[in-house]
Amino acid sequence: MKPIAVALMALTMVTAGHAQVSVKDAWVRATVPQQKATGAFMQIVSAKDARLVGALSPVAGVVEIHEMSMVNQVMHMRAVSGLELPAGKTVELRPGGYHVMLMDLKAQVKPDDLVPLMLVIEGRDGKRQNLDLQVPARALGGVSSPASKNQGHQSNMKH
Ligand SMILES: [Cu+2]
Repeated sequence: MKPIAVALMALTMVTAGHAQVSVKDAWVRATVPQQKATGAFMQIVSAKDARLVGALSPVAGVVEIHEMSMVNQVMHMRAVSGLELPAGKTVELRPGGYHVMLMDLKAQVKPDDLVPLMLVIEGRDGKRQNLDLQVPARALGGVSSPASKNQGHQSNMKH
């Protein structure tokens, strides 16, 4: 992936046809070399009741919607079939909660890279729409993570 100098902080408000889904503050956590998975986070508002049912990205072999939760003080992460987007409500994908999981990464995601990400949104009528985003990558805390934090999906529950 080529680093792109212009960080599109203003990414937002993407409107998909009649479903009117807005995405803001989207970001992907930058990775260290050899890291195979990362997460994408954002705020989504749908004008009508809808569901986020999937996502795709050319940078990842596998993209899933994940839910993270604390069980007995241990972080657990699991794939979910979809995420409800109630009309007019801001649904937040954030570290420690729901996120779009990018796995089987094909290259390192460097800070300021723009990561193409397509969200698949399904309306109540069962119609699906694709939302194409260019999501800026950010290093957590503004510094690159030490390689020692480079762990796999199973063990690194901090992504
Ligand atoms: Cu995950």
